Amino acid sequence: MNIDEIILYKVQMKMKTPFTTSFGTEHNRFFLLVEAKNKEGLSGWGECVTSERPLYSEEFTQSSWLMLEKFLIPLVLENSLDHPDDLQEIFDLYKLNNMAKSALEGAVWDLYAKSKGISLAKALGGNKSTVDVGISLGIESKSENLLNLIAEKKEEGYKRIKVKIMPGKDIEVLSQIRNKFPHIPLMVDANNAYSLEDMKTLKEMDKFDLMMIEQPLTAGDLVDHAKLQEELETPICLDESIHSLENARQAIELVSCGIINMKIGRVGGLTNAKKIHDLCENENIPLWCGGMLESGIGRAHNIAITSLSNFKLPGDTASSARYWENDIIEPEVVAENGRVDVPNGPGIGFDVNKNEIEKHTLERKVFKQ
Ligand code: OSB
Ligand code: MG
Repeated sequence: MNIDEIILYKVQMKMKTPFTTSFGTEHNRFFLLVEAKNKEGLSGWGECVTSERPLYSEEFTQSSWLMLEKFLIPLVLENSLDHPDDLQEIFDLYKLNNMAKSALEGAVWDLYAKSKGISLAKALGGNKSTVDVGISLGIESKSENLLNLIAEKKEEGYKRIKVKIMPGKDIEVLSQIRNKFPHIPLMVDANNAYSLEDMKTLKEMDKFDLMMIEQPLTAGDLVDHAKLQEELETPICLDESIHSLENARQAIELVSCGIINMKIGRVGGLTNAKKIHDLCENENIPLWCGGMLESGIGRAHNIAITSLSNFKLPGDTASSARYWENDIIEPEVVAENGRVDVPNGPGIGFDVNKNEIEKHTLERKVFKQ
């Protein structure tokens, strides 16, 4: 494949409503877009899902900008590629920085699919025409607000509700939710907020008939998650703990979880996501695709990977309107009855609205072959 030019965009988009997790509140998305162009004038797009501060992982938007500018983009322009899968080997020179790698790799995957005239979903081996989606709801200071939001999202047809929890915002909130909504498909996400010392609270969660408990303990701690899983009936789902195929294999071997949340950025891109997908399919570990408050470009990549067969549970890829007044893709992502269509058009299958991107762009840098 030929890659003639790469453009990096630093973008800020205001969220309609703030989103609170156990590690903090986001009011704005401050992130990067990558555009990879070929000689024929086709453009592939990728999104770097970092946020302003390194709260979710060690990466943050400015660190990814540097990583891409100084190391990753020059590497791609220096090397010739036959296929986007070749990138991982080239990227291996530099440690971690998975979200930065994934943003660039995503742009190259989109360009590759467009140059072949096929959808990104098809290029990845996906075979679904629609994918199931749920919605992720942040921590609310008043549980009445959360109960109202759940009622609204249930009405909109989302196939499962995920609520963020943290110590002190858990058992009581869950009791209120289950009193009002005894049967909704419900799960929780703790974003590392507990330790094995909270065993009593965590065990108490078994009584709420949760689909899963996402990332209760520290990010890297597969051993303690295995100890916890032994005590719980509810499956543990790992998010922050899984950065690589090796992490996934070890988590499965240790029985640290029963489910994995796949985030393309967290695992370093689509090629790694596919490998983890295939491993999990063989090992009977169902997947779903997590969200990182993405713009439409990131959402489009999530939809494409979710079209693979082992994405058996509803993902976080809700409608664009969940966070954005105006998304940067056309048409916007729309979830109807908890389903999103997988586009058939070439590449990500959505048009990128450059005028809209322009409005939010703080800085832009062009890299030529
Ligand atoms: O842990 O899944 C998470 C958002 C930012 C950082 C981490 C997480 C999340 C979400 C949001 O849960 C999901 C979404 O994009 O709607
Ligand atoms: Mg999570």
